[in-house]
Amino acid sequence: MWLHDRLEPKIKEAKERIARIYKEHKDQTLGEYQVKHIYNGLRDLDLLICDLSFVDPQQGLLVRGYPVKEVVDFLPRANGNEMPLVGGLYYLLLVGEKPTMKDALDIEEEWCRRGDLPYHVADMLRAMPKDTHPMTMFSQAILALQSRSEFVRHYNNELKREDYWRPTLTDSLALTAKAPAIAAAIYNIKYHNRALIPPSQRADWSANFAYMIDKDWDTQYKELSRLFFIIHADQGTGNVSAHSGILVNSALSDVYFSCSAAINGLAGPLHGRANQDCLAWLLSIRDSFGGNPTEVQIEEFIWDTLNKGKVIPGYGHPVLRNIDPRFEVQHEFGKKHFSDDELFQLADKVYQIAPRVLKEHGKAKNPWPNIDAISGTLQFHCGMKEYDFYTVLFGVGRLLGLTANLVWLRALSSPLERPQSITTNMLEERIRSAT
Ligand code: NMX
Ligand code: MLT
Repeated sequence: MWLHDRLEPKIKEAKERIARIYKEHKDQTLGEYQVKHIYNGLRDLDLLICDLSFVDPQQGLLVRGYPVKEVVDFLPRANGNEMPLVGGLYYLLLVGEKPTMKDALDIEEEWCRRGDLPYHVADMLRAMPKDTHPMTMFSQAILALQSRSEFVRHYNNELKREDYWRPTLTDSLALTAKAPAIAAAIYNIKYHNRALIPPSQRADWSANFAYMIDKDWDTQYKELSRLFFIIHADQGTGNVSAHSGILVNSALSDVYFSCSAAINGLAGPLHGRANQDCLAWLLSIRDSFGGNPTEVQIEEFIWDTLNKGKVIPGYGHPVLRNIDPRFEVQHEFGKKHFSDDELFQLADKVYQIAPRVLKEHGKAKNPWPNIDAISGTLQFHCGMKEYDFYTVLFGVGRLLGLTANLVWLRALSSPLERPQSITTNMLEERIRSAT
């Protein structure tokens, strides 16, 4: 397949580079860790290598070295669309080169051929209790596709280790191709109990999601979807969803097992579910003050949330120490297209006030908004009112980056991840003998 050919020389080069680094520097000390790291979730330790993207504390997300805003600017656009083709982003992540229009369209075509959802997945989703959270449905739907893993089929037939990445790439393409159809099936079944709309052979990947949820008419929603999926795709591999996925994959569990695990991590309120929580929180501010709260009322509400011991959803970050550029591009989109929307104006006012309050509160290391502070507001404006669905949309995007990372991890024969755990007694003993 053409993508295999495109990747092969790059993989060879990367392997030689790693072999050189390992041979010449394997005993070099890079840093130290302290007791605090054990107790703070391994924060600030550079322990993973990911060449697809990086989160700089000040600049935010860089994809293959390019700031995410630049990426949104330079990726190819089809048919005069405002926002780029997601196929171009997947190409950039996977191949590491700026895509041409043809590259982006070729990926879109690969997806188009594989985009149908097997009947058993929809049947399974329909059989789930009505109050099942959409993220549970998403994780289960991915698992329900696992029987189709090309990696497993080839692995069972004596696939060589150096070739693991090949069927992993096929699985990555197959799962990402179906991601819009999975999300649309969840949406149509859970909220509308209606028949599924098969994917269009003409729409691009993001527009196809809009098509399958019966929003083919909604040009603005298609543009928002393109932007949304691109900026949610990757964020290094230390974040909870990607890290869950790569950990599971390190046991040679296939793309489906790995991605289902990642989606389970993304479902947590400190991670992807913050977009759902943020929208619910904004609506509760609005409703508490009968529609259009003043700045004083908003500040009161923020303090009230903090004083109850809760977090302000959409604010703070484990790595970032600045405004998330993924927030900024969405904020710009909202300002350009619907600056008069009441909820957008509320989210904007919160953005003017919350960082100051969080600084005064004095706990959060980063008082600035993250990607989730505004994404739900844009969805809500475009008619996607079912806000417990928003994290599924985050997950659809995240599968692009995660599965591209999995291809590379298998290409580089990344080992089983297995840190050692020690007991508290052992830790105390080590502290005693070190002092
Ligand atoms: N509101 C109130 N308190 C906060 C916030 C916030 N938005 N952010 C951090 N803190 C608190 C945090 O709970 C911790 O308190 P304690 O010492 O009592 O445990 C303290 O500030 C220090 O936390 P940090 O080191 O600044 O943040 P950490 O790296 O532990 O966590 C988040 C990062 C993102 C989990 C945290 O900022 C948070 O809970 N934010 C709100 C939820 C959210 O928006 N999550 C989405 C992140 C992006 N994503 O999509 O995944
Ligand atoms: C993400 O996109 O994964 C979030 O910003 C959380 C993180 O980077 O840890």
